[in-house]
Amino acid sequence: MSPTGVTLKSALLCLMPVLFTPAMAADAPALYQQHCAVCHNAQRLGGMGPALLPGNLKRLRKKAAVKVISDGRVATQMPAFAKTLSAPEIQALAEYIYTPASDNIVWGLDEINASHIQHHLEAELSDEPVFEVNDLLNLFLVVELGDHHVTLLDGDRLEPIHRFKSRFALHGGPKYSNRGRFVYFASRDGWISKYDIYNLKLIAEIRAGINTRNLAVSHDGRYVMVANYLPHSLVLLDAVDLKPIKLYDVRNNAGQTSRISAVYTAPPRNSFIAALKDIPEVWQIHYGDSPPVGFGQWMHDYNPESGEKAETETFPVRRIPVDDYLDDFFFDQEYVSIIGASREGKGQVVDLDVGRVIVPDLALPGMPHLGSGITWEYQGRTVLATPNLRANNVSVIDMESWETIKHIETLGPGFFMRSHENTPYAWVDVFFGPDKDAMHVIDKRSLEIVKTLRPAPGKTAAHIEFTRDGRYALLSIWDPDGAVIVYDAATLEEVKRLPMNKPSGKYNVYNKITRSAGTSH
Ligand code: DHE
Repeated sequence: MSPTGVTLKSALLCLMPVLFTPAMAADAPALYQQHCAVCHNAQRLGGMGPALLPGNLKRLRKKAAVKVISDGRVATQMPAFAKTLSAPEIQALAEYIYTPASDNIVWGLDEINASHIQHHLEAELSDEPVFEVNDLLNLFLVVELGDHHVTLLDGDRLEPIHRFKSRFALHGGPKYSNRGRFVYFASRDGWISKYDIYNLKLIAEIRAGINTRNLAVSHDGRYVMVANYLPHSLVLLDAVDLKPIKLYDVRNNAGQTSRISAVYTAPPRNSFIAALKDIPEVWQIHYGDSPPVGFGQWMHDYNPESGEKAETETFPVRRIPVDDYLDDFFFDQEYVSIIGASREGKGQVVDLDVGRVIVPDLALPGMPHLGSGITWEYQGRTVLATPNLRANNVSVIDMESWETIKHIETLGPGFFMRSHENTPYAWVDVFFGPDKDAMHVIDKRSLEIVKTLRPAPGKTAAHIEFTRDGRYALLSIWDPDGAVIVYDAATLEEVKRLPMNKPSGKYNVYNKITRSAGTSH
């Protein structure tokens, strides 16, 4: 078996005859190439959309797949095909994606190593920026999805400094090194890029997976961890040159493998925390130099074929059982609890000190986008607020009693929520539905919407990021003919517009590296 556990299974499945059904009378492979390949990859390995292979569709029944192809998928870029394709064609496509891939998919350490590109050596580049700004910590990166570029913005002058090409379909927040000179990007098809902001140069790139979820950078700046959907692996990279250090073939004791929902860094724990999508477990991977507390209970390096412990005990894993799969999660500011939810909307709180679920039934019915969760102080207690992808509201939860204090009604489901320590307001978009051009501003003191902005009627207004001091809020107009709009965060008046090509996320260096309570981590 390959280190990723994919090869043998794919090879065996390839030998099995594919059952012929009436729906397959439609030329499913041709339909696939015509309608699906652009987002899901010609070999179904995933790109902008996820991989469409049997191993990746374990949690999606065929009936549900037909519905997704017909109606589209909430909270994703997946369009509805009911008006473009006939019912038998949709059925044929649904059958087709459950057939094994014709190619053997192997993406182990050999393939990862072979993909490595060293563009520049960090040690040969200057530690001084090649541009002039007042405050290097008030820089922003803006991901422009329209033509796969990234813009570097000066957060003081609120003007672009530089624009560079990215890999196809970046997704998730880019992560800065601890002092903000370097940034790491992940693309949906597995490319990890390290960029030197001071020198405006790419340092290195590597393809860590075929279909990647996201990446995390250790708080000491030494390691990068990549979470994959395909293969079912976590890949630890050296943060200096992106060379792989270790590959985790993610599986439970019974040998069942799992996609990774997401990985984040928990600085006080010297650990990466990863949620698994097909196994009800959370993994904590220790990267500190001294052994973690309670080291004896940790799973050491092991041989995936025999299950035996290997000799080395670097980067050990602690496996924490949870009540249900976690599709998304979020930390409290102290990194004691993780608040997770499944796509079905079941919320759980996991205590990382004791290593178990302490609240099994958190009320999060609207499919929260917990990656966007933020916290603030409200009437002497800390609250967590998250938009919901399936409900027209923002949930506000007391983080001591874990009770919902309020559902703030919105004009539609929201994707991203943001605030800053220096502003009384939290901003949340209305990403879906007829009011996708609206942006709500919530007063954190009253939990009421105090203003609804519509900066570009008819165009999606989404994702906010603040300047380092919280004085300005930057909003994306999510359109090829789009813009980043700068608002005065106190008066809520527009200050200026910077034209951009479908800008999605914006990331302020200071807010990210200080892990502001108002932003995603
Ligand atoms: Fe994202 C962040 C998951 C669809 C744009 N999204 C994240 C993160 C996760 C996630 C786990 C946190 C990663 C990190 O920062 O390290 N996203 C998911 C999904 O499960 C979902 C719903 C389905 C999917 O296709 O994977 C999904 N996301 C989308 C989109 O369709 C968006 C709008 C467009 C796109 O780029 O594909 C989108 N996601 C984003 C952005 C962030 C993000 C801009 C970073 C937000 C931030 O401020 O940190």
